[in-house]
Amino acid sequence: MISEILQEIRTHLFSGDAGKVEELTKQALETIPLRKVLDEALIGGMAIVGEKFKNNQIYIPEVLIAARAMQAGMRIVEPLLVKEGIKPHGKVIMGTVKGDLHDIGKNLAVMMLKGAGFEVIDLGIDVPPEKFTEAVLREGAQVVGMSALLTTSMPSMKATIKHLQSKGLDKKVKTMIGGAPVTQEYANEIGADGYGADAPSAVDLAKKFIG
Ligand code: B1M
Repeated sequence: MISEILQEIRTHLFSGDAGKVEELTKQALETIPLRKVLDEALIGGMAIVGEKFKNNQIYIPEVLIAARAMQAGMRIVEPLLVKEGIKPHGKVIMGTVKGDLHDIGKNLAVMMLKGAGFEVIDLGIDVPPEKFTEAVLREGAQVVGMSALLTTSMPSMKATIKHLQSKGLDKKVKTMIGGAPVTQEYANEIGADGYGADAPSAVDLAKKFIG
């Protein structure tokens, strides 16, 4: 059983009421430990949103408004996390691959990863292989996530994995791919470590990779 105020935060997160999530997060932090507010109300609430989305009980707009509300709570919690030295679960580099400008699904995956407690470096759209590699070296991330919506941009995923291999980074980072035309078979073919059919699966993979 979670406390009443944390349950209330979840309820407002589900309905996308960012103002209420912010107000109640502040209020909860007066009496409840930071980690508990984060894990049970914000990350826990977003995990339920991810499950419902996976089971087709809710759709993209509901996920987007819930993520926005969660971020309102995160803005209160983040500076306190830094102060208390609480580290994120791990670092994930995300981007839509070169030649591709579609970012709705990628952004959804980014929001869910953040909601699950990962630090995400979002490289945006049309990201060439070298930029992914540079980001891995610069950020020391454990996971690289790539999104593609065009059959013509899928080879950029393969090129990115090859580029990471050419720099010896394939032993240091795990790669995951996703996007409407992408499949598990394609992931196997190009040597990606994982395939995510939807945004919550990106979270499951990152958890599996980082442990
Ligand atoms: Co584009 N487009 N588009 N488009 N567009 C598609 C993808 C297309 C299927 C439409 C069609 O022809 N029926 C088609 C691709 C055909 C193909 O290659 N097989 C297409 C085309 C051809 C094009 C252009 C070439 C059109 C033109 O200019 N002639 C052009 C290409 C531009 C470019 O990228 N270089 C183009 C442009 C655009 C817009 C800019 C107008 C716009 C994009 C806006 C934006 O993203 N900011 C757009 C849109 C919106 C679409 C459709 C309508 C919707 C895509 C979408 O956002 N889906 C799409 C047709 C359709 O799907 N009905 C289409 C919702 C999104 C949530 O799904 O991204 O799959 P998705 O994400 C899912 C999962 O795949 C997964 O999680 C999400 C759900 O949980 N996922 C991951 C995604 N990434 C992940 C990463 C992970 C894990 C999971 O881990 C790393």
